[in-house]
Amino acid sequence: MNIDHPTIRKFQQDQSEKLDAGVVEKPLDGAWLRQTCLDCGADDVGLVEITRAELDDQRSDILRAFPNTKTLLSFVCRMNREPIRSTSRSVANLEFHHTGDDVNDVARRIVAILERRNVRALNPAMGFPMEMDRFPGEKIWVVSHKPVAVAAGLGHMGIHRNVIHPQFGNFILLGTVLIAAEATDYDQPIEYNPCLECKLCVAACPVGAISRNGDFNFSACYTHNYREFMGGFTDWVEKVADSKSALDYRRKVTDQESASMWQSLSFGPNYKAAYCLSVCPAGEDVIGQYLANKSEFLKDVVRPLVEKEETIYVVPGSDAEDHVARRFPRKKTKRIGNGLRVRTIRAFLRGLPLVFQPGQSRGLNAVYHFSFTGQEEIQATITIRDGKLQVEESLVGVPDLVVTADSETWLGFVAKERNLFWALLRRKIRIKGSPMLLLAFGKCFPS
Ligand code: B12
Ligand code: SF4
Repeated sequence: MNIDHPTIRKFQQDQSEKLDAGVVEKPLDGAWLRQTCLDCGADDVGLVEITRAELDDQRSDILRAFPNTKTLLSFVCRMNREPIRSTSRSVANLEFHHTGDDVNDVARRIVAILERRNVRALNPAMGFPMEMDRFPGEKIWVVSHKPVAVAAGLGHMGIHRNVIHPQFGNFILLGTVLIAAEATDYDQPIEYNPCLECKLCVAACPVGAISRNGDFNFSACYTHNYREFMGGFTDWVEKVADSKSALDYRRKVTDQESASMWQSLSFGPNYKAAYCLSVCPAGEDVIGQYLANKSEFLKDVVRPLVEKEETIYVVPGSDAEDHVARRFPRKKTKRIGNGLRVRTIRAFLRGLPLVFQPGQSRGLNAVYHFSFTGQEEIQATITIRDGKLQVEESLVGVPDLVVTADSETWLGFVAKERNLFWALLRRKIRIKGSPMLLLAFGKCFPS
């Protein structure tokens, strides 16, 4: 390297001028940082230090993405309410996409401003794009914005697990900027949860993903809402691949569905619902209409979504399928696969809580011991009791069923690529206990 290069000379000269002027590295002024974020277009902002306890479960992921992170700048951009509440999906999706773009633009502008001040910063996406090479077995997003926003004092998660801002309600999308510098001061969570516990989100969700106690059925939401994203998309591709002719394809996929998939590919993927957000009356700016007349609010906001005639995508034998039949006579279900195929036993175990269907486990109280052999040698205890699932990575307690399985064969069976009876016959999978318990186990995790 030529150390007499003009760029190097200029840099060294700037450095010595700074030293002569007594410029020292200081923490960033918190007030300036917050105001800069608002000036860039955010509607509210807060700061969190990387050492904060609320970040314990994602600190290593954040540092993997940007090892110098010292401060997280969390911000929200407001969404317009009426478009999100619309029964026209095109209107609601336009609002999601525009606000999502706003979040990404704000974050990018902040990074540019910091970079011009020689402060390193990184802007993870609001939503997509994500790290698809990790899909579906590992976390595909860089930062979980929700816990950061909560730690930054921008609201709390409601029963529907979205962050509710005390003023704007849940009509917000979240962004985070990772900054390689400390700030002069940080924010703390707000003292109350803006969620009113009215349970309107529970009533409005077409797939029954939100329980009254705040449990969330990930698979139900993901299968319907994300029909035209990731796994839903791969399922559609497989339908194309499996079709013997155009006529055969048309028997499986309607013209409306094909056109909708084209639309998602052309204009950004379309969510099938976000009714939990639409109906939520929490937040100072939002609550007025609800308090003025609750039954009018139900008629005006909730009922049009609940009564909308539409197709709901469900996994066969899932709780969502039962829920639609029971609660929404005007909606019809379509059975699909959601493309959540795991390729390692670790991912299989980690993913079980996401696909567990409490309703399908009714009446089942059993302890399963799994010993995986071959490529991945892992032991696990899976307990299903009173509609709850527990997964432990060792053998504990007295089992009702013992399963010893070659790991590759098991993953093939779970992905529907290998036949269970063939595997039992070849002793690639062995069980000790009633085969009925294995069937009951499978019923709890339909795919
Ligand atoms: C994964 C994800 C989803 C998943 C899981 C939802 C969830 N409750 O976490 C699905 C696909 C179901 C989903 C749906 C929706 N999402 Co979303 N989603 C995310 C994402 C990428 C990460 C969420 C997260 O931090 N989870 C961690 C913890 C805090 O969440 P949790 O509820 O405790 O636990 C869940 C996750 O850990 C998840 N999970 C765990 N492991 C894995 C592994 C894989 C492979 C996957 C896919 C998921 C997953 O399952 C758990 C149970 O639900 C964020 C964007 C981001 N980068 O942060 C947006 C985000 C949470 N989504 C958002 C929105 C708006 C939605 C939808 C309304 C989409 C829509 N337009 O229809 C629905 C609402 C569903 C609901 N009621 O929660 C907003 C929420 C804004 C707000 N006010 O809080 C976010 C923050 C995007 C943003 N930048 O604003 N989403
Ligand atoms: S709809 Fe009601 S219960 Fe659900 S999150 Fe909003 S305020 Fe809470």
